[in-house]
Order: sequence, then structure tokens, then C-alpha cells
Amino acid sequence: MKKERVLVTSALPYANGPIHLGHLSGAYLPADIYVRYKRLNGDDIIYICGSDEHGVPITISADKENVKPNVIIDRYHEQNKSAFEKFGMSFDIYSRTSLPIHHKNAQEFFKNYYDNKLLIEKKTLQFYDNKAQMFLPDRYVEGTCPKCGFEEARSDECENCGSLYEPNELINPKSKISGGTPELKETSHWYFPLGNYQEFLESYIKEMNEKHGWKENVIQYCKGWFKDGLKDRAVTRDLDWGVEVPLENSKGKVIYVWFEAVLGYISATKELSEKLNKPDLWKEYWQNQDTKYIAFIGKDNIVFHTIIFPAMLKACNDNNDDKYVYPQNVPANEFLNFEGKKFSKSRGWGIDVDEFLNLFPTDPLRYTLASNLPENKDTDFYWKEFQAKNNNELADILGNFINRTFIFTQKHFENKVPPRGTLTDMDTEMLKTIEEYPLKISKLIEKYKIKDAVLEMMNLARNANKYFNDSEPSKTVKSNKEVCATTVNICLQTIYTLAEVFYPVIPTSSEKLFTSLNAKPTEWLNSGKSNLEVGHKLNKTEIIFTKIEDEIIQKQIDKLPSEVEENKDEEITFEEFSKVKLKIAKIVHAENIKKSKKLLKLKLKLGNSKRQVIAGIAQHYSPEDLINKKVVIVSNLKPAKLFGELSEGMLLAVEDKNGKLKVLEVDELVNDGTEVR
Ligand code: B3M
Ligand code: ZN
Repeated sequence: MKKERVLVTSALPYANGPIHLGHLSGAYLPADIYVRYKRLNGDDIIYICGSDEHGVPITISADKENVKPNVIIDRYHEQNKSAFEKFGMSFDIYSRTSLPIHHKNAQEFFKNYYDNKLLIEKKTLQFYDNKAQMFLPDRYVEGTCPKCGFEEARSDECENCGSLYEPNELINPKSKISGGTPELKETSHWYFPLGNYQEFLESYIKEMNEKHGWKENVIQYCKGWFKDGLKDRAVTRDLDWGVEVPLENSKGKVIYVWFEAVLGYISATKELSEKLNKPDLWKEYWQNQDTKYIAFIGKDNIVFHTIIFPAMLKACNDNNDDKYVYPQNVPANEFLNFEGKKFSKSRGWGIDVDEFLNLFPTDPLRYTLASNLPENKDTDFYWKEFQAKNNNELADILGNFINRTFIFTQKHFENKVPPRGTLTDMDTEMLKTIEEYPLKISKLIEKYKIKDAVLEMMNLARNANKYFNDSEPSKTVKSNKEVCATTVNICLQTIYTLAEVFYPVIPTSSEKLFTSLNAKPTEWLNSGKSNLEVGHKLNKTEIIFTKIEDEIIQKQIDKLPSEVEENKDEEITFEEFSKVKLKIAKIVHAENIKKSKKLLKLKLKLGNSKRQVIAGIAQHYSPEDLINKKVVIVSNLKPAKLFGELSEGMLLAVEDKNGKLKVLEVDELVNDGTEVR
């Protein structure tokens, strides 16, 4: 296969919490498998990652603990770096965006856009918390998404439907700091004209997809963005934590975290170059048009890697002589869940990488996650499945074949590779199999079908076991030693191939195997040729995979909270509560809202006054069922527009045990308009 120059990045995890298994499955393990394979294949590859240390997720964590952001990032950078090491991630560098080299790099990009008159200054209205006396960017505000009605949307981004919008479009905003309703206050920000790059981006993605086959989920996602039309994006924030905007009169402003985090890949490569004393090395990867750049991410990061980052690079390329390469592929994964539910730190659901690896060795975890990667749909980690993968596959298939072969070699052939005699059809067939598998597996990995590749690795071990059984060496060792020697020779060659093809997934075990074989890996595609010479002496062997007992797994299952416990409610004072006015309202009219599946438009009567409320109950009530019901509403909620309709208040409802919403009602003895006390 042609040798390539490859640049691989994995999304930079926020240094504001420990990474869990879900992260590993999304953007790290698949990349590491790809990179380890490429290295064996003889390709020229570097693998870049690091901590994302700016942005509101970090400052919110710091606020919660009442410490400076530095404390948070130092803690989690070290923790995550060491968890990744334990997990066997083979980054060439694990950098940090808080380093001066990154600040300088990000500021240079920003300045370059500015000097080339690309950035547009706009006065906008931003949420401001009067109590805390600060602007509230991004996740400091929570409210209802203007596109899909999701109620925990952030100020400019909805996790539910993935849309980005301007902060003032958010419905029912609440400050995360004081809990109050923030004000909109004027501030000015710099905007990047993303819309100018739509044409370029559409043709870039089309071309890359045609040439390199992008994942369907990624393509569909991008199409959705193009359909809506790309708009100018604010790329600065009013915050005191981040990369300072390198312009005059911009005190208190930093570059928007996403607008610099993606540049962190470049900064990290620069740092690596400096460490290696080859200051220009980074250009060999980022600015050499022969480089193949692959960005591994989870699905929540697609827009930033397929649209925003390429547009940023294009803007730079248009105005400078040195041209950056664009991602050739962005194989975004879906999510991994844990025992049927989302990972949740606050609810104690899931397990951190570090904790896991204190209990179990790394390779069984890597193998379990790799054979169940969420490549096309969300998948789950189950403890029982982990046990089964370890016991029934690693130990019983792969381990069993290896042990039997090694024991035979020690016992009957002085722990040396015995010579081959005349080959039977079965022998020839097995030799052909081991020759074919490395190519078969590499073709899958080259297409980022890591899960399928792992399946084929284990299939090779299955074939090997069958060959061992069918050849019956325990019989032939007595009846015809030459035939037995042939079998053992081929089995040892097969162990060599297995050690190599499994290396990307279970590197520690593979290294042990090579030690036992007293051999070194060869170039990937040669690993299926008979690589062990006759008479080659093996080393002492050890059992590589041990089984995990039921009790050990049960202990882990028992540790899970039985009912996922809710977060403790935040306490409020009586004054705070008494601000909320609850009143009884009679529903006099109800109708569906055209473009919304969830919302109903209700006309309410409260004594002598009338008002309209938009309620998210369309999937639970048909309009006619609601007429004349006397319901409870929050009557002093700031009016908001939902789907262009005015909503003056909020209906109270509860979820029943089947997940159906029931509106809270009172009987006809209570007059509408009555206040709830
Ligand atoms: N830190 C988001 C995340 O951890 C973000 C990725 C940055 S990649 C440049 O999901
Ligand atoms: Zn939404």
C-alpha cells in the first residue's frame, strides 16, 4: 500500500471533569486504533490531542467550587492525561490550550482575519446578570430553544436539535449564576462571515465525500446546515477567561472558545515541533498539500469540524501564501450509553476511565469498546457484555489458541519453531488465511470501519482455533511427528499474525505476545507471511487473558444507583417564591400550531381578563379535551414568542408513570382568576 503522510486529531476534551467510557468510544479509541495501525503500516503519521481549557464549561465549574479556573484545568488536565495514558492512547502530544504557544497562535489567526478586514464588528444585545454584574455568554444562560422547544437549551446552542442561534432568540432565559431572568444589555462583538464560505464548503464537502466516502450522518448533518444558510457568527465573548482579543479597546473580551479550540490542534503540533527541536515540522503536516488530515470527533462536534474550522482555514488560505490542508475526513461517532442510560456524573451513572482501570486491565476494555463502537448508531456498555467479551472471546478464543500452541511447542518441540513437512489442503488453506487477513482488516480500518475490523481480527482467531482442532496435534504428536510439526509451525506463524493485527486494539497483550515469540512486528501487510524461521527460539510464555468471575461483575452492577436519583433541589427563600404568581385559568379555546408537533395554542380566561398561552402538551392532549378545564398557570411569567405566537404564562403539568403529561386541574367550585396560595 502507498505510504502516506497523515495528520490525526481527536477532539480536545474540556478540562472540567474526568473523561468516561463514552468519550473513549466517541473520538479517542477509534483514532488510536487507526493511528497504531498506520504506524505499523509504515505511514508517516502524527497524532495530536490536548485539553480544551477555556470557555464557559470551565468557568462554571470554577464558580461552583469557588476557585479560579486555573485550579480546575490543572486538576482535570493531569487527571485526563493520566487516564488516557493508562488506557494506552498513543498521542504524539497531549497539549493544553492554556499554554502561551496556543494563545499566540490563536491571536495570530484572529489578527490575520482582522487585518484582512474579514471580521465585522456588530453591536448586539447580550444577556447580563445585574446581580453578578457580568455578561452571561453561552452556558451561563439556560432557556427554551427557539427552534425545537427543548427547555434546557444554552444561550446560543441547543443540545437537543443542534441548532445555533443568537442569544436574544432564546425563550425564557435564566441566569445560571443567580437563577434570575437576565437583562439584555448592549455590547459589541466581532463576527466571522461564515455565510461567505458556504459555496466553498458545499463543494469541499461534496468533493471529499465523493473521493473519500464520508459517513452518512455527517453528510446529512452538514446538508441541514447548508439548507438553513450559514450566517455570521460572533467569535468574541465578554468573559475574563480565555484567549484575549488582540485588538485595542477590547478589554474584558476573549475569543469564543470554539473559534480558538480548533486552532489548538495547530498550536499543539507547533509545540510538538519545538519539543523535537524541529521548529518547522508542523508545516510538514498542516501546510503540505499531500497530507491527509483526519479529524476524529463525537457527533456533537460535527459543525465545528466540517464547517467552522474549514471556513477558518479557507479564510486564512485566501489571504496568505502558506496554505493549510482541510480535513479529508471527519468520521464522527454517535454516543455510547451506559447500561441503557446516558452517562451522568451528577447522578452517579457510568464509570470514569481511571476508576475502571483501577479495577480491570486495559485491553479487555479496549476490546469491548472497540467491538461495539457507536459508528452508525448509539450503543451501550453493559458490564455483562464486558465480562462476556473478555471471557468468551479474548480468553476462550484468542487466549485458548495461543496457550495451546505455546504449550505444545514447549512440551514437544523444545520451545523452538519446528520445520514444516508436506502440506495438506488444510495447511495450505490456513496459510492462505493468515496471508489474507492483514489486507482485509486494513481495508476496513482505512474506511474507518473499526468495529468491523475488530470483528475480523477475532474471526482470524476463530479460524486458528478451528485449524488447531481439526489438525488434532495431540493425536499426530504420537502418530506422525512431522505432521504435528507442520501444524505447530503454522500455528506459531498464526500467532505472529494475530499479535500484529490485534496490536492496534490490545497493544499491551500484543506486545506480550511478541515478547513470547521473541520477535518484533513487521510491516502490517507482511505480517501474514510466515515470519518465524525454523529453529527460532521462543521465550517463556505467560497467560495473557484471565477470566472475570461473576461475583466481580455483579459487584459492579450492584454499585449502580437503583433508581437514578435526582439532583438535590436548590433552596430558595420565601421572598423568591412569592415572586411567582400562580393562578387558576379556564381554557376557552385550544388549537394546534401548524409547524409544531409539541405545541398547542390556548386561550385562557382569568376572571375578567383573557390571555394566550403556548403549551408543550400537543402530544398528550387533543385540543377538544382541554376545553373548560380549570388549570394552574404561572401568570407573571415574562411573555415570550414561540413559533411566532405570543405566550403569556405557563401551564403547570406533571408526568405520569407512563411518561404522559397531565395538566394540573381544580374542580368547578374554584373560580378562574383565583390566586393559588
Ligand atoms: N472541548 C467539546 C467537547 O469536549 C470541545 C471539543 C473541542 S475540539 C477542538 O465535547
Ligand atoms: Zn433545539
